[in-house]
Amino acid sequence: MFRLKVVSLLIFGVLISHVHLTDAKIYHMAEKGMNWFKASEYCRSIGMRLITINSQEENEELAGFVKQTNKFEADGCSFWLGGSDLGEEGCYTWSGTGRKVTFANWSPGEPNNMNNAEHCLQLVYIPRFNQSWTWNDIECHKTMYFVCEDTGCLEDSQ
Ligand SMILES: [Ca+2]
Ligand SMILES: [Ca+2]
Repeated sequence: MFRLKVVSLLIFGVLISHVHLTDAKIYHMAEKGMNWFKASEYCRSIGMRLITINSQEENEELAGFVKQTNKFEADGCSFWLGGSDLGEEGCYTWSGTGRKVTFANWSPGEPNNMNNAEHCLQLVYIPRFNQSWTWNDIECHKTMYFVCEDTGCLEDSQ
């Protein structure tokens, strides 16, 4: 009986550490491209949210995920990020959490709010322009592929 308890505790310990280790996000690549608003709605409709990025590690993690999907194009591709400055020009927030964008990985010269019309964030991979998973502000009504994320029950809404 005692041995069984020890084994149970060990298994429980392994499970707990496993949960901790996999506290990483769950990603979902949508099959269809949509504008930024529809993309955000779509993610919510499946219980997820349009992607948020709070560190270089998360930026790389997302890039790693995208590369494994059929939406990745080696000569160039881009995807919506969940951030925008729709609420206040120049002040970027994540639509999924309402929090300010604190970490950013801008492409050179971005964000430039071109024609005063660029308010949604885009993740860009264009190797020939040296843009390797960097960010750009772009018009929200463009159609683009996107990734939804789920942060799991242990997450504190980062
Ligand atoms: Ca803007
Ligand atoms: Ca721009």
